[in-house]
Amino acid sequence: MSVHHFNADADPEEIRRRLDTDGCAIIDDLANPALLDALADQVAPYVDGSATGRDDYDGRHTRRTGALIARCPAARPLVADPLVVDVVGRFLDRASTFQLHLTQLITIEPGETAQKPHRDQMAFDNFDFPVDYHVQCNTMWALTDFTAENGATHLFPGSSGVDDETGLALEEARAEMRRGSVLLYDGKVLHGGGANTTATVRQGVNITYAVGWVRQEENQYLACPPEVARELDDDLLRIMGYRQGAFALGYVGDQTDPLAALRGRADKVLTVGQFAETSTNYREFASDLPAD
Ligand SMILES: O=C(O)CCC(=O)C(=O)O
Ligand SMILES: [Fe+2]
Repeated sequence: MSVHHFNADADPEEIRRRLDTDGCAIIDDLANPALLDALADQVAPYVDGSATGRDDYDGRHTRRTGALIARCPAARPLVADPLVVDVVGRFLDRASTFQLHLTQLITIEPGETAQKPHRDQMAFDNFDFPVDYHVQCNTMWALTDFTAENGATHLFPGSSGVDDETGLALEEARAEMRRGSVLLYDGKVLHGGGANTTATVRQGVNITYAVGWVRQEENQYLACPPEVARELDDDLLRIMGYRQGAFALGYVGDQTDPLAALRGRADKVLTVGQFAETSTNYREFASDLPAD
């Protein structure tokens, strides 16, 4: 079994369907090469300063470099990539909103061994999410080529809906892809970083998204301080969490919308009508309510 590859002009609904069945998919050559060059330059000083992992899971030869929105302006268009955001919104459509979960450059250095296969949703305190409820949708943008030798991510396509993998003959695949391609994978699919047997690093920009009602893995309000956040576009800020998650999560003070608060205004949070437009579930709930 292999990871299905799409072209950069693929239909987002087809990509979403592939995520539903396989739990993973690759979009080839989506990133602008000049943007990646800029990102590589901007992140380089921080990579040397990021410690290697403390255990085999974190990776003793792996460096994880976060706060990419604040540190690397070139990471911002990746976070807000229109095709990715479209697919993520479709994939997480059981929730009324989604938000950025983390930004992390993962540098796998020569000599690293393979990471234990895991499901990323374990980060939510090992909560037993229903098989058909997706709490997160992840991306891994290839900043270097991803090869079987340098540590391309291992994945077990189709493992997302499987509660107990013991006794199942799951077939392993590798996310081999060119620089600029992006792997999408859900929070339930078994996967892990690969061993790097080459003499050069493997670098992937891990940008993940979660439904709007959970805590973010990387705290976006501190990782990107308000003085930097104020310079960013509203659309990017909403993705980062400057909007209400679900019905009443994340307001400021007197029910002020978080984006308004950042901009120094006091607008109230979204009304039922505005909220309903963004939410399948809420629309059903709100149909019993009087119009506002
Ligand atoms: O680096 C990779 O390819 C995957 C890393 C990973 O799955 C993780 O750290 O959760
Ligand atoms: Fe992972």
